[in-house]
Amino acid sequence: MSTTDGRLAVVVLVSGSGSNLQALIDAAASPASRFCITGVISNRPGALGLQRAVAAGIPTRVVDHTLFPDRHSFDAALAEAIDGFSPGLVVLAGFMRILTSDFVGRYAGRMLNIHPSLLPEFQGLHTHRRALEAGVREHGASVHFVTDELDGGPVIAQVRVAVKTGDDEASLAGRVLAREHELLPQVVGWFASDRVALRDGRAWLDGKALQEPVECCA
Ligand code: NHR
Ligand code: GAR
Repeated sequence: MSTTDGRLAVVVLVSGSGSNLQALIDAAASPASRFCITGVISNRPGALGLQRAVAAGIPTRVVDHTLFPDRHSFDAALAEAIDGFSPGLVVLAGFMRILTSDFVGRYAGRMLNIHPSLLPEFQGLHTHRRALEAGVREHGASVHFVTDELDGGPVIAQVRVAVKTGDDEASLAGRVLAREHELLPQVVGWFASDRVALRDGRAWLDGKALQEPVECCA
């Protein structure tokens, strides 16, 4: 749960580039940080995120989903790897596998996901493409508690990004991603400082149930 110096132990799950993981690594390096990343786990052996962890001296594990016959056996192995790092918080940072109900229940109230849309809009995959197709003027990213409902758990905070004329998927994704790097460390820091919690199916910040997501970051 906590490391010897009293910081919250965080395990980060990645599938790809791991730039959000990097933002957490950088934030955790600050002397003022209330959290510490004790392990990084990927379902993809080649994920660049694993190299970022190694470069930062963080232990890594690979739980390759292609080696398991079904989601339950994969999730059981994933849980074993996570619990080996004794975290107080699990963060999905570009993690691409849908998790079973048993798995989600095990980490209820202590698992966060960063999703690249202004939830509840554009749940699921290919959010930037779908936002452009829908012609929205504003897009963004959300950090939410992970529940059984895919991308449907209570949202804690969001960043908003204006869609520009001429934006394509890559340009929009890039501007959203840059803001994700502010959003995710902010919310993980709140969690580590006991400022945010999941209670009665809602997200709470500083003792108040959120009526709407907090807009990040001042
Ligand atoms: N699991 C649960 N139970 N609840 C959530 O809210 C979850 C989750 C697992 C992952 C991240 C989510 C996102 O932010 C996330 C939230 C993967 C898929 C998906 O369809 C959908 C949503 C998210 C992540 N995955 C495919 C699958 O079959 C595989 C896609 C691929 O490998 O590229 O698991 O968007
Ligand atoms: C991020 O934009 C994250 O929000 C998104 O993937 C990217 C990962 O980038 N997550 C999902 O789409 C989850 N399905 P990163 O690996 O560089 O942090």
